[in-house]
Amino acid sequence: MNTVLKTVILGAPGSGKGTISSRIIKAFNMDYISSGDRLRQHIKEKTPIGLEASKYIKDGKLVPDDLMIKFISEELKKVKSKPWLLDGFPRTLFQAQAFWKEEKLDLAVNLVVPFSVIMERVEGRMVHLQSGRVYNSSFNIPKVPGVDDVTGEPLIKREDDKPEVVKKRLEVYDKMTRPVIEFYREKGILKDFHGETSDAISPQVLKELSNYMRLEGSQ
Ligand code: G5P
Ligand code: MG
Repeated sequence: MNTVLKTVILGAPGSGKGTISSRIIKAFNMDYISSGDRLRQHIKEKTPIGLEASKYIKDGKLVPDDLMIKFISEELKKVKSKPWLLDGFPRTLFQAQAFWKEEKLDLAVNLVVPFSVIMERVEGRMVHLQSGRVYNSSFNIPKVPGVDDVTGEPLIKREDDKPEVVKKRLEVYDKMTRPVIEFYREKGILKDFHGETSDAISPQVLKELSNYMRLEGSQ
């Protein structure tokens, strides 16, 4: 029987999914797939998927469902032997319903952060494209400005972090992704985590996950 823990992390753009996910994978031996990070890697490499996805991402729109569902199920084929954490997928009710037919998830972590704190966070964000590590000019500041702490490689600004695009992404989230939260709530696997900072939220998430890890270890 396949008993690996299957988890998704949900939350608005800038709510701290990437930041908290890196703390989760540091604490537990999990595979991590961020749909946004993987798409940005494809864009950088100018693959056919990257060229198609960039048309939507640059304007803060969602990449079409059929492309995303195929993309993520291919990515998941690579990581099935360990517990995994998925960040950024599913993003629409259609994706959630299609995905549920393939994978029955154990836990959906939902980060609830006020929109007012999100806008200023995203303005200061810098990312290391290859690893997905995220930094900020006022939080998780890189040791050397503009450089990844681990590899020494340059950090970049995301193209979709311009204020007008962030606003659009928050609107899309409200309209398209909130139904995903309700979908998982009805399935009985959703856990909400409220807070204004990742430092306040991540200990709650790690505690919750450690309960699931214990359960999994006892099977
Ligand atoms: P992504 O890449 O999935 P979003 O919009 O869901 O993008 P995003 O922007 O990556 O989410 P996050 O991961 O939730 O946000 O947040 P983060 O990066 O950890 O934190 C944001 C900033 O705040 C960072 O600088 C961090 O250092 C800082 N920070 C964190 N915590 C704190 C704190 O406590 N205090 C302070 N001061 N700062 C903090 O998707 C991108 C695009 O890809 C496409 C879409 O076009 C999407 O717009 N896409 C999909 N399209 C369709 N379907 C899908 N399933 C898709 N997946 C991706
Ligand atoms: Mg992210």
